Amino acid sequence: MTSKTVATRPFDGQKPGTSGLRKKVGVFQQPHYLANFVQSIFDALGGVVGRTLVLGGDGRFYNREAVQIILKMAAANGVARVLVGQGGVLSTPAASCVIRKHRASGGIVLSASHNPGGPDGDFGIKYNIDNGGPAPEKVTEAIYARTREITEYRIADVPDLELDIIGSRTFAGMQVDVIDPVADYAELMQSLFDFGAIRAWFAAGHRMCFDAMHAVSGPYAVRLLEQILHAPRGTVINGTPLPDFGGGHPDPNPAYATELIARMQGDDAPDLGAASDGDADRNMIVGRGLVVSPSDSLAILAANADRIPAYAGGLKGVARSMPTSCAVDAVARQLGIPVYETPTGWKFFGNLLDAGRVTLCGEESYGTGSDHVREKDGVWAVLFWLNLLAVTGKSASDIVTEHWQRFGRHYYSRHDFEGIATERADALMAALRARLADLPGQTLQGQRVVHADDFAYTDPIDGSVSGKQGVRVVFEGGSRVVYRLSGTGTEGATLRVYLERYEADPARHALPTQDALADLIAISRGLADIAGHTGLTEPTVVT
Ligand code: VG1
Ligand code: CO
Repeated sequence: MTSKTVATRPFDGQKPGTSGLRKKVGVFQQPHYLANFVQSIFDALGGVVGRTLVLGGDGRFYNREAVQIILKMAAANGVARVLVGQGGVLSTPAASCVIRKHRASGGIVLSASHNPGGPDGDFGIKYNIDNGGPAPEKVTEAIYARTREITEYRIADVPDLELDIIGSRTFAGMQVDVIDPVADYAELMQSLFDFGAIRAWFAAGHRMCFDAMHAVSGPYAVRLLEQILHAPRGTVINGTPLPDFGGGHPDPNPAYATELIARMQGDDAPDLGAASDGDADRNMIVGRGLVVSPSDSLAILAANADRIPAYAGGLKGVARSMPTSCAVDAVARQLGIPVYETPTGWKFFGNLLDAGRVTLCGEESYGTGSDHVREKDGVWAVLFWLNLLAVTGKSASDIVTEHWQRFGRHYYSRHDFEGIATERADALMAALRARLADLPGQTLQGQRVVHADDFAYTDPIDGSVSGKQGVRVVFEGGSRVVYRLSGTGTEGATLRVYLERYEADPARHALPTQDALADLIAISRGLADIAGHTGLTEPTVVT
């Protein structure tokens, strides 16, 4: 094998965020930029000689080039075997599934998830460990530390590998298995859900619409829904992955999945609507004329898990990220199981899942998952809902309203203020933090603050501590306002403001969400002086 050692110098800012390193495509296209980061991963692992790795991405612009670079570097660094998705494609949950099933020592996932793609869009890379989940902070910190001192990387000096033909081959002395990106994942899904019941549901004339948003969930949804479950052709829309996602924003929320939302209005709307993001780990669930809040979806899955084959034995516990609403807490109380509150980002669920403390987990950002893999999983969540509709015979709307009657409703919304200058966003957070000690006991627009802090998390399994995970202000009655800065953006800062209010009375469960939260919204703006710090009087995205 011919391989070479290339001299390089560190790049600034190769610090992984909430979910890996995300930058503009142009940043990744700079000579050595990607290679530096990949070598830093390998070095931080103490070398990768003899290891098996999984490799794939969401197919966005630069995915193919990046896969070739990483394969050549893996070979030069002594990796024994790489399993790579055909065409360099693997959804994030499928990558997790493949790592686990084939007992790989880890994997590299190429995605900037819900961020737009294309030559002017975003690209991203992250490392997943042998449990199939995102590397924990101690690993990402070691990778970052390595990026700051790197002086050289190793890369095989060979032509590109043929990525489009499935099969095993030798590449620069390393075994590469080009695999069907869907097969292992589809097999896992069939082991979890009642496919017979879902098939019968479709056969009885029920309909769904799955919007793949021109992203990587397309092939997974087509195989599972249309080919295996025999849903009518056309059930999956925008199902062909495109390197620029068709110019869209592959984020499954009402603001961006507009085609799906339009189809779910009116009498001839399908029974269920769903959408997924760039790398297929997110999901939005839509009933007829009703968008299910992701926090509610998590709670509903938990409350009904015993109807699903994989979870019929009961849940060990549940976990949610701190800003996610407390709807699932209400379910856990009734089930008598523990609920864990973690910082934002899937990496914090891994230890809990590995230790068997939790079975289901989720985030308010359209992320839900279980112990079947170690990533959130969009198509899995859709199948869970389909299974539920099939065995209960109910509509999604009925399931949601009945859930609220039983547990009360946690009105919930997230207001994002995007494109803020970083210094201004930092100043806003610093000013908020400075007020925390004085807030308890104060009354803001008629609501008394009972607790205010900057969320810190101690992992119950390994004792690691993560501080500064978001400012939360809790009011009498459990209403909450949470503030944090996004860790996935590539331009300026995004302030996320999370709003939650509990309503026990079923007579008040049908209010428009923004109306139900109006008081809290006003408090959130004033308390942080959002307009003063950012110049923005209204959020840029509301979910
Ligand atoms: C966002 C979400 C977070 C999610 C993360 C990765 O992070 O808020 O809940 O885990 O994206 O999701 P942030 O730091 O921007 O708030 V994905 O689908 O982009 O991997
Ligand atoms: Co994603």
